[in-house]
Amino acid sequence: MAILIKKPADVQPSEITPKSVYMDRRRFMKNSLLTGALLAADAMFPAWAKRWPKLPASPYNTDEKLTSFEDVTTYNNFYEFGTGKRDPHKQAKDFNPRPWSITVEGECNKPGTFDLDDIIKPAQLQEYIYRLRCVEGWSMVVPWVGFSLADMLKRFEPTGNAKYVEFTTLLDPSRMPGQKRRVLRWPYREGLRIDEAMNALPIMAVGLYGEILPNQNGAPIRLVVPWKYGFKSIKSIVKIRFTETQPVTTWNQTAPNEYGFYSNVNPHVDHPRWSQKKERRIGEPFWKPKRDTLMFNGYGEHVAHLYAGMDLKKYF
Ligand SMILES: Nc1nc2c(c(=O)[nH]1)N[C@H]1C(S)=C(S)[C@@H](COP(=O)(O)O)O[C@H]1N2
Ligand SMILES: [Mo]
Repeated sequence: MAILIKKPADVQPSEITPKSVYMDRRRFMKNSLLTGALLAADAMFPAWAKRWPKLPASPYNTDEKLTSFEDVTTYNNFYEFGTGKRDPHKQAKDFNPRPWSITVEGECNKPGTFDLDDIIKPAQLQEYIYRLRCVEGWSMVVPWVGFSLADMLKRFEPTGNAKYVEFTTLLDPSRMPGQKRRVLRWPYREGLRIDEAMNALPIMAVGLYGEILPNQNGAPIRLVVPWKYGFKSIKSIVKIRFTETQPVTTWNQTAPNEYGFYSNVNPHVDHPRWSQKKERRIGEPFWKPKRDTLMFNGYGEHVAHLYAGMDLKKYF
């Protein structure tokens, strides 16, 4: 067997890592004190280990008490794996989320189909401790592992006609048994206005509690939009489409008088069948009083300007 050994000077970085990854990493290394951890992230990537390495913290993190790993991973909404809160962690056990590719299309200059490993840039991963507030009245505080949605979308170079972004979940009833029942019109779809999507808060999550994202929480990649009701945070995404017109979204299509396109957390706009003024933090004892729902789930200073001049009772 002939072994060809190149002198280090002959080896171009482009032979080792795709150029974009290399450039990103170099840029980041210049300003980061966390180089060690990030190189570790790169080294393990894309060999899917069970845990992500220790990551830098997002500047937007809440310091509230975390909801337990147990509660975050056993009390879920994921209709592709059953309509009960205790269904997904059981029914999604055998779901294999790899390999995984995401198709990007519509109003952008760089559409294409990308492997998950090309979508995730390890140097951009952070830990985001965000509240998730379900429209049903419960909330959680979750330490997500993820990266900025805006940073990812910019790479596809949306055109001036891209006014909205649409996200679509995998459609495969053989792997997602809940799709054999017509409880929703599959595949699950969600959307954001482009300025909402380009805000600094929304993330693509690929993990939680330092672990690779559990299947029941939307493996391998899901959206987290912390100022909107939980159903906007679509799971197991396979398609991203830039559009000029407002996309059709699953819950709005199912019950338009109950679930608006915007769905910002808002204590002043009740769901037609129940109040949104209070919320129950999962894991707290039953005798503890419910908490007040916060406008925009407490993220108003970062997002209220997006809705200046809009009647949020009309655009709920
Ligand atoms: N594809 C898909 N995404 C989904 C859902 C779903 O049923 N299917 N449920 C939504 C709802 S209603 C909520 S509250 C959150 C729950 O996320 P969690 O299970 O990670 O807490 O996921 C959202 N994303
Ligand atoms: Mo929800």
